[in-house]
Amino acid sequence: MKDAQPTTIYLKDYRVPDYLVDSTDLHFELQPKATLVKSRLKIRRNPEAGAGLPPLVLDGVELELLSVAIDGKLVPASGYEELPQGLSIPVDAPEFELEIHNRINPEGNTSLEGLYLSNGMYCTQCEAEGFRKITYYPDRPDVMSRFTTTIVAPRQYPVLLSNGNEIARGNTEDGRQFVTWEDPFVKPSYLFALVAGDLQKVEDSYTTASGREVKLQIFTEAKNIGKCDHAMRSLKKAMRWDEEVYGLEYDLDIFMVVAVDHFNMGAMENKGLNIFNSACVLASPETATDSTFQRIESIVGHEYFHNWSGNRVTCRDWFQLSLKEGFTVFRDAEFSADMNSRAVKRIEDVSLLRTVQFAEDAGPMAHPVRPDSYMEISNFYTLTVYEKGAEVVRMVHTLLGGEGFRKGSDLYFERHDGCAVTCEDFIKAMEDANEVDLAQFRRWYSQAGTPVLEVTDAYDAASGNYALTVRQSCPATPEQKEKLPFHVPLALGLLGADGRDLPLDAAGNTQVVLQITEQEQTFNFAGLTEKPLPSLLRGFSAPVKVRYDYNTEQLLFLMRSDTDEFNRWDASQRLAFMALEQLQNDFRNGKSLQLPAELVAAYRSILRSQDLDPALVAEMLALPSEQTLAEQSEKIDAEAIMAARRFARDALASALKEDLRTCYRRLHSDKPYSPSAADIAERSLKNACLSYLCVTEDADALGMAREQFEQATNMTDSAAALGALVNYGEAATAEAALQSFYDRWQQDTQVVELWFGLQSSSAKWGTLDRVRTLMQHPAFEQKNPNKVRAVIGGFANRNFTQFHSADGSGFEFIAEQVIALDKLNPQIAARLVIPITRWKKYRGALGENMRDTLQSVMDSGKLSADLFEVVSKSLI
Ligand code: B3K
Ligand code: ZN
Repeated sequence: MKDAQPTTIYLKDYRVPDYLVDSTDLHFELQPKATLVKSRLKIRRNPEAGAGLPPLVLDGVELELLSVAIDGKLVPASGYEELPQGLSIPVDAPEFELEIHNRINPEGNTSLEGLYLSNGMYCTQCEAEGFRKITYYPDRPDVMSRFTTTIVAPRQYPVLLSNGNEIARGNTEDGRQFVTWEDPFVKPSYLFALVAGDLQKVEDSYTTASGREVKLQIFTEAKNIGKCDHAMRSLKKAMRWDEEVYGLEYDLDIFMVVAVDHFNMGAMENKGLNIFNSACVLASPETATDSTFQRIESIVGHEYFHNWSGNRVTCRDWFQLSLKEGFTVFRDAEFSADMNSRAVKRIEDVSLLRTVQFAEDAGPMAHPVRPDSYMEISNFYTLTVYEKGAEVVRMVHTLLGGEGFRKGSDLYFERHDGCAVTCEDFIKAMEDANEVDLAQFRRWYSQAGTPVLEVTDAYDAASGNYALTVRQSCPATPEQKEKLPFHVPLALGLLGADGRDLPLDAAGNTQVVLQITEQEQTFNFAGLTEKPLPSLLRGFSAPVKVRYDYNTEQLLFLMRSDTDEFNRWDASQRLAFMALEQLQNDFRNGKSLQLPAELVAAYRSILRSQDLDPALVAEMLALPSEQTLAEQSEKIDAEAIMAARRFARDALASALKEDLRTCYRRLHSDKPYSPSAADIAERSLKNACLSYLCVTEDADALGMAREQFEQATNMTDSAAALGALVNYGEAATAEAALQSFYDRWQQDTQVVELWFGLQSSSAKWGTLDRVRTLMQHPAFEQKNPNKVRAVIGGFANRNFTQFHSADGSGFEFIAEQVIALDKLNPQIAARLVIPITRWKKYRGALGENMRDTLQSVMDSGKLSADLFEVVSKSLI
């Protein structure tokens, strides 16, 4: 296990490093069980760290130490101390060269951190603290060094890659080959990468705005070579976009991307050598859905954008993770919004934030965007750091405007290029470039929890004054009981009775951004001839919950008339939420369930509207997910949520049958596949209609699904039809469809993952027995995170019904899997346990059951630091 006694690390204890590493020269001799690593480091006392020469302490985990030499002289074992997690070496000169030889076992590395093997290919993952599993090193982001890397490998690994530019290659006397890479930019160890394998590549080039030619290469196994085009196109778009929007160019002569099958997350931004989970880079129309195409575009963009926001300017310590992640998510979201439908991208991001991040903010692991402490940093790659962090950057953008934000980002990159800095430095650059004071705004970095804005209003017909009062509060979180007021930019419009935006100032602006800074504030709008209806938090201008007592009529009005497309969607969600809440109450009270006629009428008119983006229509037609309803409940009543949502879904489907059919037929086409925003939008609405049509198990509708399944020429249509058959079709039909799908695609890893996920997340199909059967399937692999996420994660996170089975069997299953996985891959285990950590939010026996199951994980024996942190904090 990685950490014997997990200890807590605090931001307040940060100290600059004692020693700096000017250059890092690495030499690898690759062998599956015994790779030899030789490291030569030019080390220098850090002048900022004070006087004296303390021992040099290096991080090192699961390494076999072979030798230590200083300035060419071998140090005897008595001349250094091996620590449980590293090495301590006495120092007698302020500058010296340290040479360490050690051995590692890539084949035995199932944690997928450090150097490991994936399908016979060597690859690395060093962020956050994986480099210490490769060699002894000051493995912290504020130690930045110039790296040179030589890889020696047998000929069966013809492709040998590392960061930077290739400077030498050749053969060794014993018939192996070597390649040497040199990275001219200083970087922390977490950005180091190495890849070796029998890989094919697609190649392209890009000419930067200043006229430099950059070679672009995507590497993958030969069988996937036809699935790289979309990623390549996305990369070139991202490179252009960063030049146009941020004035940032790529800086090396070559940019490489490698696809690997075993990967703990989506991708990694190693300098010049991005490593991607195959699922986040490989796509073809026949094998990938529209959402995969869009995900690839956004992740390729995200990793590329890190070249500046993360690599050229990096984090001082891991508490500052959101400095690079929040900013880069904001950058990739804007990139995707520019490439596709802005409103739909915003809706998708906000849905995720509201469902998963809000739940995190309300749960036992709640932490600020810049956490104050952690046991295991891997547990803090969270929606709070990423998505809420991006919202914080977006608010800065809203407060400063596009031009002001650009001035701030220019100053930030210029001031800190080549440095490891803090969130404070980011905000300071924004302030300095714009001469503004963001003192109170900084609380977004230090206070956890989701703020709530209670909005009330009053209109005085006699004076024409409209007063809007906003009260803010923020619930207590585990380590912060009291919160100070946040600085919230509240974008707002006022609608007149005719549905038009009213002018809000002399200049005729119809939208203002109110600066909420106090606990309670009133804003007055003069000269109004009628009581307006407020459209609040347009575009979701802050990551908060807004409470305003809208009635059904007002929400219907906003759905029809709001000029802010995001708020039109939001009104549809509020309306659905109100209805679903009523249904839950009625269910609990044994009353018969009924869907309000207005809701049905509203959905009908959305479905009939021809002027809205079809993707937006699809989003507006979708009822809030069970997970969203759970997050919004004071106490989760899983049974009532399932009953209410199912009833509403079925009732809508029956009432709208003819409209759904018409819409489906209108959009069904056999034009060739393109992942363009317009075509994706049409497919999303068409398939939303198909799914609704099938929920009532109507034979005609299922016939349409079968036809679509048989005739589809792209995976979006094929998977949607298969989903409809599996979820609503007869068992025999579903079984046959699943089998024929598998027979056709069994050689394609990404499609098989989709096939697994479709079953494990199905309320009807994904019973616990079936999930266990899937785990016995030859294509399932416990050591492959994608398979684990598809089968076990699909069950725990996307199969609300089966996971919440009243007998607690779903929870027990997760506990059992988590305990087993912890021995192989602690990061994955610590993620998978999360669904059973929210027991406090559940009503009655289900919550107690969940708690007991969580306790059983704690009592199961020695846990990794990763799992220990999540479980112990959740049991408090
Ligand atoms: N920076 C990596 C995430 C690394 C996660 C380490 N546990 C990918 C990204 O956010 O771009
Ligand atoms: Zn990132």
